[in-house]
Amino acid sequence: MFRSLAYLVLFINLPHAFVAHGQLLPGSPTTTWSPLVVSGPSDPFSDSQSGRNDVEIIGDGDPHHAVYRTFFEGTEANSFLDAELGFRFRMSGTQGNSSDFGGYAWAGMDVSGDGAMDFFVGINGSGNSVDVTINAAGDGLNISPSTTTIETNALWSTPATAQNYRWEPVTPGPSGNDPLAATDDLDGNGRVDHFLTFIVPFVELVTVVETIVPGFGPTSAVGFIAGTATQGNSLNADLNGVDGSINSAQTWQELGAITNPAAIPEPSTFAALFGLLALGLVRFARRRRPFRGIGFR
Ligand SMILES: [Ca+2]
Ligand SMILES: [Ca+2]
Ligand SMILES: [Ca+2]
Repeated sequence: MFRSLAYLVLFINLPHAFVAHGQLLPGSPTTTWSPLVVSGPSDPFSDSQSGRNDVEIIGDGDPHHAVYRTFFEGTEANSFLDAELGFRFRMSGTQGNSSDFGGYAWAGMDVSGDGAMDFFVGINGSGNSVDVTINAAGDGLNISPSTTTIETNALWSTPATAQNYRWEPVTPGPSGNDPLAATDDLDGNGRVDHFLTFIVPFVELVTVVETIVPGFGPTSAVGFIAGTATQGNSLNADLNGVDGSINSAQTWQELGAITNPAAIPEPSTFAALFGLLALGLVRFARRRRPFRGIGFR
């Protein structure tokens, strides 16, 4: 019985183990990602200023989170040379007759703990090519939607590829990219919802952040916001966890739009808990009766 239970717990935990020990995959199921939790609503439907489906962030809480993130610590112990940071947005659907993503999506980062945005990691699909970029926040206060801008010249950018970008329809169900979801049209607008996923090399982020936070690394505290745009220098479409309010003078904290400052990896409590539980059960079961045939050794 204990062996069966140990196998069951290991099986449940496998998706997390897969992500923890391999490069991030932009098409991996949402169960291997962590929701970007803010104190506001997940994100209302139809509150994007632009009216475009592809920049309309939608979510109604677990299991249909609006924005996710994930972190791969890399294969080089403690050096993080090949570590990666990824973000995933749930959007309302495609826009018009285009099947492509045609806007901007950004994860804003407060790396100095003052509630002001310092850098943005994002995807630019507005032109003929799609680029993954890291940009600095503008010269303003950057503490609220009305004071936040984004420098249009990227500090770092790379063309989107199948390894760092994906725009694809949500497929609910056990074999889909959203295993726990029951619908592919959460907002009921007749357009299949899409996941927008992008991944940046962590070392590139470290390089730019270290210009203002020396020694920045995976254990450094970061507060995140997320939003979309139809232009490159501001979040003019939809703010994650906020109903409308794209011109609000309320701070990101007052709006409940920023995550509590925390270390970037933030492994899900579920994964950590079940990983430890699985280890304990395996050890307990092995003590009672050694495993045969399968190599948990
Ligand atoms: Ca929305
Ligand atoms: Ca939809
Ligand atoms: Ca919103």
